[in-house]
Amino acid sequence: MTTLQAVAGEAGANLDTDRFTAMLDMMWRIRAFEELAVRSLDEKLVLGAIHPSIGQEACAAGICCNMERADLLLSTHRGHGHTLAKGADALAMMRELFGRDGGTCGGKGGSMHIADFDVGMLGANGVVAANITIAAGAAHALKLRGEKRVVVCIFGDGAINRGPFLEGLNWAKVFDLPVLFVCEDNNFSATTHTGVMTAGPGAAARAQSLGLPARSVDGNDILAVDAATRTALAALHAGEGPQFLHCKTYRMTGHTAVDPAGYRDQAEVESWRERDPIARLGEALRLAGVSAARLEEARTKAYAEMEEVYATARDTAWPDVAGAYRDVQDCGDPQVRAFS
Ligand SMILES: Cc1ncc(C[n+]2csc(CCOP(=O)(O)OP(=O)(O)O)c2C)c(N)n1
Repeated sequence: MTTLQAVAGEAGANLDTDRFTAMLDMMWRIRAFEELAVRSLDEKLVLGAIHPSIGQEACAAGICCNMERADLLLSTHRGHGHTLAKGADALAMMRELFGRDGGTCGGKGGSMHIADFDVGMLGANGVVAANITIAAGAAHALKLRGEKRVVVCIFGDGAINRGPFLEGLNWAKVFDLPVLFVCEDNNFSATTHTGVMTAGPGAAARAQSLGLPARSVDGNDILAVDAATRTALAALHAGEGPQFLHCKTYRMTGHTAVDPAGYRDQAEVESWRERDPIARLGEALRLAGVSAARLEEARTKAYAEMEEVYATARDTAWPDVAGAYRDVQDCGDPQVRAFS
């Protein structure tokens, strides 16, 4: 048995192959989108930072593909995958990265601040942990309005060491709000192993100490992420209050696309490469009888789509200068003058 077969697990006969082949399609789309986003830096199409989530695609697809379009999502600076899996348009996202007309936020937000209210994506957020209290607020609004929708808030392992983690989880529990908090634990906070700066037994234990039911799963196993997400979302819909999910995964790139990540132990990197979430799902589907041709199609279609998205976004016009102050927080005349 190969390592890949071993980590692909016992999925076999009971696997819903249609459902998970669709998830494989999504994971390849995320990877292709991000590889091209990284490439765009060489062409100077993106002038700021890109934070790739390559290696973490099982979390994005396993969580967000289970959400309804009307459900609300909050993400982080590493949020392309979450946003795509929530149903956002890849071309509008790439245009946003490139600062072009037709970007999800009119080209003003960029990679770290993509929002698309049409698909319930309330926003990525470049401020670590800031989305946690916003998610609690959004869930509180849904509860006050008596709506059936739920909120999912995804953040990194570094975020659990910031104050909003306590504030947001506490508020959500006190008011029994319909929000699933997800710690997408990729081992690192920028260039530091999160473990060396985290006291106690970690994310799930902290959530449990506040009374939130918490589950920990292998975040590179989409079957496990999917099952845990469905359980948590069902609990939200049953009115059982906030839920917590801890997904253990690994960031296969540096913190940003230009970070060579020389601080990482190569043996550790290799051990995670063998657990690549896309290869694992592909292997599980192969063992369950999905054809090699269909598995290959998932990859080739994704890259073809994203190459076209990339070229179209690159050839898209810049936004109209007259709209520079449209849709941004009103800072009033004095400040505008100060910058002119
Ligand atoms: C409040 C705040 N402090 C510091 C930073 C700088 N910073 C950007 S990303 C990052 C690491 C975040 O780690 P984690 O939450 O685990 O997310 P990951 O990058 O691993 O996805 C830091 C410290 C920031 N953006 N916001």
